[in-house]
Amino acid sequence: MAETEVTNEQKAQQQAAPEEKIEVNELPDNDEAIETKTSQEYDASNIRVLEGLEAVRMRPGMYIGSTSQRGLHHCIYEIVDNSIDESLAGFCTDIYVTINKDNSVTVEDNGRGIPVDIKPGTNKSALEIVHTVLHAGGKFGDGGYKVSGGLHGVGASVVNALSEKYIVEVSRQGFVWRQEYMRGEPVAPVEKIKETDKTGTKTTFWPDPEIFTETTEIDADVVSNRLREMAFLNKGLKIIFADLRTDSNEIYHYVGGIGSYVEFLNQNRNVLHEKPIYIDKVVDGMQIEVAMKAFCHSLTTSTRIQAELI
Ligand code: 0RA
Repeated sequence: MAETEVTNEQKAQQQAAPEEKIEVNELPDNDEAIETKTSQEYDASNIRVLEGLEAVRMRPGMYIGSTSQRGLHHCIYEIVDNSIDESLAGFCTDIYVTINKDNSVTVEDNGRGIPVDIKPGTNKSALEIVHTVLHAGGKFGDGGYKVSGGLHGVGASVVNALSEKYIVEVSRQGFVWRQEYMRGEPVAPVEKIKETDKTGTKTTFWPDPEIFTETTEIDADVVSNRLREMAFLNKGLKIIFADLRTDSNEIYHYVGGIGSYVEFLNQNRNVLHEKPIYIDKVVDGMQIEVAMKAFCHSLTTSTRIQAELI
């Protein structure tokens, strides 16, 4: 009796199966894309985007070096580098980097803001393209940056792909524009949320534990040391670092550039002269910055004089 029931059930399943198959064939192959569709066009290009970002999720190490804590920190540097590029272009003076209580990270700058206009032929905001297309970062603002500390904004889409959630807010053209993503995929098109008279870009991302399987815990000391170095290397730029998990706060701002860095490195050394030798010059359109300071290892072995060159 029971056996007959099972057989009937199986028969019913077999009968239903071909119908089910037809339905599946009619859907795009990437079922994640279906959830975000708002229009035919948005949907179709979104699938292409996911192919690119899926490559990042499949081989994260190729893009950020590793998926260990080092890779996690690398994500922060990628986003910060974009703001540093904006400062190198001469439009940003302050960068706030905050580790939030839940180990998400917020990077905010007072630059021009990532462009939000619709790119002709795509029906998408430049902001969305920067975050969803690999290598799209440097293509905007034609001519781009003459100088760069990073990969011209290439990192935003990679970090987005490796984040379970990512929110970007751009203040530009009198408004705050916002877009949210999950694992690289836009949750909705760019939204105009409120008026503002400021400009800048604010990014918050939650590194994906599916990718960062070792840890999603950020080491504040490692990050803060790196940010301090970035401030030394970018004279005049102010980097404000906060760790809300421990309520700690630091401001890195060095008007002396790498000259200040040499002073910092030598703070506990027996220096042979007070002021570092410092050169900051543009030669054939290339900016050169050199700082040197001699010190000796101990007062008795003054023959072991070393110069530090950065
Ligand atoms: C390209 C063009 C313009 C701004 C940016 C990139 C930009 C990118 C990032 C990434 C983080 N912060 C940023 N700030 C600015 C502006 C072009 C214009 O206004 O003419």
